[in-house]
Amino acid sequence: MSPRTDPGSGELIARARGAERTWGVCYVCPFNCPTEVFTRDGRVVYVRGNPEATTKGSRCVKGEASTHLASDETRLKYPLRRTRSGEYERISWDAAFDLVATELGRIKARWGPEAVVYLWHVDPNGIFAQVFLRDCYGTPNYYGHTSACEQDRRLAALTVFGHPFPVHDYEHARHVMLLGINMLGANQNLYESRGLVDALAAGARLVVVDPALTATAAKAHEWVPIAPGTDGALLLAMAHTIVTEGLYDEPFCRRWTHGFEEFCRHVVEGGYTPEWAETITTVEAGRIRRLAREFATTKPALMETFKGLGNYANGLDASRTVYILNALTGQVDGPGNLILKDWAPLQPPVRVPKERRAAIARPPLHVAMGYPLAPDLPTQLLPDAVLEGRPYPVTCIFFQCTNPLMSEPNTRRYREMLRALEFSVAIDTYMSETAAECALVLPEASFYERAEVRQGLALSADALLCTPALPPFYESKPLYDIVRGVAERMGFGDLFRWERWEEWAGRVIADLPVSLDELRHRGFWQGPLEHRKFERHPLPTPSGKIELYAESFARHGYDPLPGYRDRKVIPDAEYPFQLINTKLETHCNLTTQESPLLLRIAPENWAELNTEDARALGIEDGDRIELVSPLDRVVITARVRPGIRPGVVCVRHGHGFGHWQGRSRGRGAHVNPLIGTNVNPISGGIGYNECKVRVTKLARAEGGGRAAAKPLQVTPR
Ligand SMILES: Nc1nc2c(c(=O)[nH]1)N[C@H]1C(S)=C(S)[C@@H](COP(=O)(O)OP(=O)(O)OC[C@H]3O[C@@H](n4cnc5c(=O)[nH]c(N)nc54)[C@H](O)[C@@H]3O)O[C@H]1N2
Ligand SMILES: Nc1nc2c(c(=O)[nH]1)N[C@H]1C(S)=C(S)[C@@H](COP(=O)(O)OP(=O)(O)OC[C@H]3O[C@@H](n4cnc5c(=O)[nH]c(N)nc54)[C@H](O)[C@@H]3O)O[C@H]1N2
Ligand code: SF4
Ligand SMILES: [Mo]
Repeated sequence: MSPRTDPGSGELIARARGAERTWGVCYVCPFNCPTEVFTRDGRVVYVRGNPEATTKGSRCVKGEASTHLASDETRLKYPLRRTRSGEYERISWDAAFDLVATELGRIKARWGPEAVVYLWHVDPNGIFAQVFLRDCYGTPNYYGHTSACEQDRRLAALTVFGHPFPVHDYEHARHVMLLGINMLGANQNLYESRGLVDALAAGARLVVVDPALTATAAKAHEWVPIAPGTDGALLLAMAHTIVTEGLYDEPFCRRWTHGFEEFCRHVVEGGYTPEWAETITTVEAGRIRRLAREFATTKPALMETFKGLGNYANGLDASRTVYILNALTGQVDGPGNLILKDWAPLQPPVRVPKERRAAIARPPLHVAMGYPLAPDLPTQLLPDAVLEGRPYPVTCIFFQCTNPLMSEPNTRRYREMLRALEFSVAIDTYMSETAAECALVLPEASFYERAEVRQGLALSADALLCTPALPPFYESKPLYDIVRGVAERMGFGDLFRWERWEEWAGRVIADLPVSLDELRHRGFWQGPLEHRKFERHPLPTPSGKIELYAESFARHGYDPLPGYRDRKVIPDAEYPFQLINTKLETHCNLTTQESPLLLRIAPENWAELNTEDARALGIEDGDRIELVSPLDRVVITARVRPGIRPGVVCVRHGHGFGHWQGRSRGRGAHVNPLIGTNVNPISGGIGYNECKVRVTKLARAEGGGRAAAKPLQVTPR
């Protein structure tokens, strides 16, 4: 792919369309592509990728289809309060701020501030809520939703490198091995996807380990349809080959890693041979040896995972071994490998002086729950705190930009939790299923109507600025104005004071070598790329080196070297299939399931079954089937294909397309009620794929045949 570097074209487009251009960021998925947004007559008329940014102008279909977001008639328009009868009534922002301030005061007096938890997903403006709730109010419980996402991979990266989010120089790799990550289907950093495509075009070899033949596996030279939840064994056996055949980079390992000899002894004495791994993974021992040799002897080679391995309760050690193997071959933070990216020096938008800071009396929930190393809250255990007061009572939750009633497993218990809260606030753009359970629902302005400054995800340090392209529609407000309204009522108005967003944004970028004006006319700042930074500065691990032997694990009584344990839920005679999850190319989690354009392309999700399994069950492509787990049952459409491992049912994650709410009500299937609570004992990450099911074909009267297409409501522009 050739870069699009015609800098004048944005202006030409604006002129030709009679539109105004602003530089923005796409927040449809967490990978936040820099964009140029064109508006005319108070509407977004066109958006394209910022051609100067690392993504080189790339966008995906989900971002392309987001132009309706600001003016959408079906979005949340006003603050809503639930009445005694369970209906929602429109209230003013003043009344909403008063209610939040009163409830926060009441809860603090009765339960202590830590009884308030704030959960968020994509929106980096959450920093305003974090500063207010932690520093002014006194709760340590401000959390993201990483445990519902890539918690194991994140803790693995923190443990081995002291870095939460390595990025990847696919472009320069000559050999790429991907396990449990669908780079070309579940888009991540688009420059990484582009880099992978470019590397393939330049002759790089791609190996994909995945029970399903994903969009990425379909482009690979080799697909390894491994038994679910067994990658840890495959990876240890690859390490065994690399160690016994001396294929590691010894000078690198001795100089820059910690625990090299312990790790080598561990894999040999532990008996993690390819023959041992073959019985677990079903990948032949000879093939494992070859995969190890290819990975260790082709330079540069890169191995990566994302969610797939961590979606099992045994996925942390598997994720850790991925990073250890990259280190053994001596290429970390170099061209064609993982890059331990530098972060831009961004400052908080609000600083609370020491003397006014609230004392934090109790440890944060994840520590009190017994997960001191967890990078984020083990959210599957939040119902224990609300319903049983374990480890201490939680009585109020804020949900911003997240819909855990749909995205967490064990839906029944999550709903029970929501209904037991004394006070709950949803800050969303739509009436999500979670919002519809909350006492107060607040409409946030979309990313077309608000400012944000955030860390970018380029290989070098970078910062992105999202400039509001339009004023907020209806009565929606950006989060910074919502937090300000509450802070004003609780005696902190002087700290959260600004007339224009530029005032707080100026504070955030004070240490960047560019002005706010330069930033808003380019959309991003990017620093120089440096390699092998650990040679100049110690890594933030306990030893200062790349840890093959995890000192932090040893300190907490966990095994410092990665071992292998079976996953928790194994199919049996009654429930013979393993249910696994992957994303839909054309949707992002729940966020896009109000998108009229995307609903037209993909109006429902489905479950994929192997051709032989389907034949034995009398199921044909397009049939309606029932998936039954020990917890619940769900009806979904079957897609029958050879490209999936027998014994596996792979559900394209769709949250049921607004089962209970919204434009897409009743389409597709929400499979999370089938899945139980199975978290990793160290990371607290959620095991979505720890699920066994029975599959049966439905008779026509029970919903057989394809779901009838309903007419689409496209918002007029
Ligand atoms: N189009 C699209 N893009 C997205 C999203 C979306 O919803 N749609 N969501 C965004 C988000 S929030 C995230 S976190 C990322 C997720 O990015 P990915 O982690 O790449 O997404 P998944 O589709 O969950 O990929 C997990 C893969 O693991 C595989 N897998 C399951 N079990 C096993 C196993 O035992 N071993 C191995 N080796 N593989 C296994 C699944 O088949 C699947 O292909 O994508 C982001 N991008
Ligand atoms: N079965 C199964 N479950 C899964 C997964 C899976 O693969 N399979 N994937 C998991 C993963 S990787 C993730 S990341 C989670 C995601 O789960 P969640 O964190 O729940 O995120 P989304 O599903 O994307 O829902 C986002 C919510 O934010 C709202 N929203 C969108 N934009 C804005 C905004 O600008 N401001 C505000 N305030 N709200 C906004 C949307 O309307 C929606 O209600 O789901 C997890 N759940
Ligand atoms: S990958 Fe797609 S949805 Fe995600 S930020 Fe980029 S354009 Fe938006
Ligand atoms: Mo995610």
